[in-house]
Amino acid sequence: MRGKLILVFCVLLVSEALGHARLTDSSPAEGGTLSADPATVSLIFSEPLQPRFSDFALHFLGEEAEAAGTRDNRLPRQAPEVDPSRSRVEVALPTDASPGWYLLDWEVLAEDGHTTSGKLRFEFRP
Ligand SMILES: [Cu+2]
Repeated sequence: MRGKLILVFCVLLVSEALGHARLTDSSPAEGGTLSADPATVSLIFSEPLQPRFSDFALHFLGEEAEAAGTRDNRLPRQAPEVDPSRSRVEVALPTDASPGWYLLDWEVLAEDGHTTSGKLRFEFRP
């Protein structure tokens, strides 16, 4: 009985994990440095997204790497580029972006209707 319950629980976990859009890779990685100019952040998700219902908010933290993303330090919204597979997203920094720490606050809707979210901190040193 107990074995059966554990099996059911595992199957549920696996089916949940398959449907959600998890961040599988990013460039730069968490805590990494972006040096290219023009600068673009790439995010790769495990599942295709619904771009119209996904949000990517970029915050400028200056030299405070651990600062929170707030309404005050949020940069003007720019439409991200989503590739045809809809699992790779490119978010460009503004052309006049200042050097310092940035926080990319993302929330995406996968095709299965589930929302996932996360934050990516990185340095911009052109
Ligand atoms: Cu899901």
